Amino acid sequence: MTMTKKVLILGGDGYLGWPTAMYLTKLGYKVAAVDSYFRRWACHELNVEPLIDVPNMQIRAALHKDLTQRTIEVAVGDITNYAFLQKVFEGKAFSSGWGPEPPDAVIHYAEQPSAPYSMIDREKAVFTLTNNLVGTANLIHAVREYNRDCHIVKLGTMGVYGTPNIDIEEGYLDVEHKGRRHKFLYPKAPGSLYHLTKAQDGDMLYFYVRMWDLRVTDLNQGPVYGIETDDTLKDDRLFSIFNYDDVFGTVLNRFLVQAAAGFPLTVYGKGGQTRGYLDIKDTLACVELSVRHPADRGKYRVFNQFVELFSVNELAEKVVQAGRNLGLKVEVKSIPNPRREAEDHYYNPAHTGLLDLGLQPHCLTDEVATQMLAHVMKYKGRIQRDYILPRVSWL
Ligand code: USQ
Repeated sequence: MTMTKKVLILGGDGYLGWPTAMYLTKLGYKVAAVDSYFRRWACHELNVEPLIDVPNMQIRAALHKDLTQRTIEVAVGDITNYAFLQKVFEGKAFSSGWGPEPPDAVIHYAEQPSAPYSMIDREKAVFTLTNNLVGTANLIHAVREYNRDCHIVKLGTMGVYGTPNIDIEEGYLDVEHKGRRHKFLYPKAPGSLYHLTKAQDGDMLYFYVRMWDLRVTDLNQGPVYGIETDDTLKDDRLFSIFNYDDVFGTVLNRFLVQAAAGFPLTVYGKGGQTRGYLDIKDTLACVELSVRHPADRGKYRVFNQFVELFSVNELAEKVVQAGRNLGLKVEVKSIPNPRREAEDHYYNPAHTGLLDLGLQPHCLTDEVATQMLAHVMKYKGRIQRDYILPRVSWL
């Protein structure tokens, strides 16, 4: 790592984007965060406000600077607007301290990240397609226009693979057919329109890597949990945007809030749905490892980014135990599954790439689950019980 490396974070206001910005400045990177505030206005529109109020990026960047003396450059705008993205790459969207040189790496979180949101109606489906695919296409073109050497680190999802009845490999599959062999991208079978756009943006990146010799890392991440990272400095205003509603909340974060509110944990269907989970702290480490070790030119590199496999029932059991540790009686209730997904299936994905780069995983121990629940309990008075039950059906 060179201490002056410039990293642009698209989606810098989000659950992962903001903590990534703080983390990378601490490691000596020069960081700029860009966001359209999609998540904020979607939460207002759907009336599903996050658990903790966090101020806008400019206020958070100023506060972070006061506490750490480190700068996060900030710009508010939409990367589906290419003229705006050009300003970002030319440095004109930021203060003069950022300079006119294009970034060395871009971390692309600027996609609509919710499966339920993408399944609400036609309008939200088209928004998800446009936002996720046009945004990615613009980014690719900006890299071609300003710095073909720039490393694109795109947040993908384990959900692109679906739940096939064979082992999931890390991005590619060797196929032998009629006596000949070829390496293909691993077959994709996404389970929501959102997940489909992540399969499509991956295909688009793979295409342009072959056309223009770009450097790309696709991080196929599982569901993330956690509130706090080492950089939140115990100031609530620096926390991530933490949702627990049926649209933007991920399952373990939802269960923690449900436990704190005395609401029975909402296991969808049989609860055998198994996914690869990770602590938000590991997301930051994985992204930094990817930036520190860029993909080669002309390489579409794929990592499966998760730490441990759990079924929904196993997660619920962990939260019940965490509740017990804090003297709470947590109930679990299976409710009809609003999604179309396998509830009892084989799941064995490979995930060695990031470990080989040096990832030191955080595991979901009893202590970690209990600490997270204790943290959420502090905001118990803010929990809106009517955000909890699922309202979006896949049918
Ligand atoms: N689930 C429940 N109860 C709930 C919420 C969810 O049983 O109250 C189940 C879901 O049906 C699913 C599993 O838990 O089987 C995971 O659901 P989730 O909402 O935590 O995750 P998902 O919708 O798949 O999406 C999240 C992120 C997305 C990311 C993805 C990784 O929102 O951005 O790409 O996790 S993955 O799941 O590997 O595709």
